[in-house]
Amino acid sequence: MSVKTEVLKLLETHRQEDLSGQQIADKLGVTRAAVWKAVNSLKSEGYRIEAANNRGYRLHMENDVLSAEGIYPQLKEAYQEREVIVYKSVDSTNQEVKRRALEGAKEGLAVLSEEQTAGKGRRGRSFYSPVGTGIYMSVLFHPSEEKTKDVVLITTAASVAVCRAIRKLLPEEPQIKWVNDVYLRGKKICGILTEAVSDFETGRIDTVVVGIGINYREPEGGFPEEIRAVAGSVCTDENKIPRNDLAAAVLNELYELYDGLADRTFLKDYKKWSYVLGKEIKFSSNYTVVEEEADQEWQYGKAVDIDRDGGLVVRMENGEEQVLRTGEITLRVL
Ligand code: BT5
Repeated sequence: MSVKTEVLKLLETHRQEDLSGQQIADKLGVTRAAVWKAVNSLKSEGYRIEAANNRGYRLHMENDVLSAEGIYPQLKEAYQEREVIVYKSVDSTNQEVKRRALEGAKEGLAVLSEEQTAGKGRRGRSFYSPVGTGIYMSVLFHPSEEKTKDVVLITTAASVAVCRAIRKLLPEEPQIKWVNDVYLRGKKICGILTEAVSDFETGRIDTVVVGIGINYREPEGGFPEEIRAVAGSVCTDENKIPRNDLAAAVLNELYELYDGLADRTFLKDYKKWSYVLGKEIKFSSNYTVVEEEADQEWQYGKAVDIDRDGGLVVRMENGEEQVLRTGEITLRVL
């Protein structure tokens, strides 16, 4: 680990304290000059480090640079061995995790980025991922043979993980719009894209990438025109925490939910926080973005339940029930 990384880790784990140059140097077994150089280098990368005379250095409470050093100390002990990588910019964190999976990356790998230049949604749609205002992260899982049958629940579990993390850290009550969107104050603050890769020989799913995109704060100048009506963000001026804290909380929740996927107890929270259950809805499995909303082939019904595999049970106008399963379905609450 470089001196810079070590210094950042120390500052992250001592957020409320001042650490003198000498204290840091002693802890790391390096010279004060090396500490000074590392601090300057971190500052030039955007870290807000306060350096008061005679008191030493501390990370400003509003420091908000995503970093592995800021996330690691907050991961539960059981997950400390997992690899966390943070990029300044990447095409798509899902793509990066898939590339690393091909090179043999281990279960639990999390890739985050300050920005995505080609953030993906479902069915070729894009996910707006500007620099510095969101948390774009993807996590790698290698389901065991036994787990394969439950893996269909991973997107459902991921949306519960995001809601639990936000509810723990902030006085906010996000809701889940089946199947993969998290809503707050009536706007979409998070989208989830799960991609699975199966082994060609066995046909078994051996790699799953869960991509989570959270709008943390509103981008300067607001969201682009095309998504202004739907997109919202987690933070308000009163509610601010470093993004590393939320990223770590989401990871802890997601890892834990994945471990216990088979017991399905999280479906209780999923139902409780559903934005859709009990409401009249319309849905389309042939939705095309190019056509007008009114010209889509909509079907109408009422969302009445979530089944044990995360499917949405809809009572149709003729009284029959239909279960919507695939993430390919576009749904509107009426
Ligand atoms: C999603 O797709 O919402 C899944 C988004 C997953 C993004 C994460 S970020 C980390 C990882 N790496 C990736 O490349 N992707 C994942 P979908 O349900 O298809 O919604 C896409 C639609 O949401 C777009 O067509 C827009 O209408 C809208 N949208 C785009 N960007 C948005 C944003 N930042 N916030 C809210 N809505 C957005």
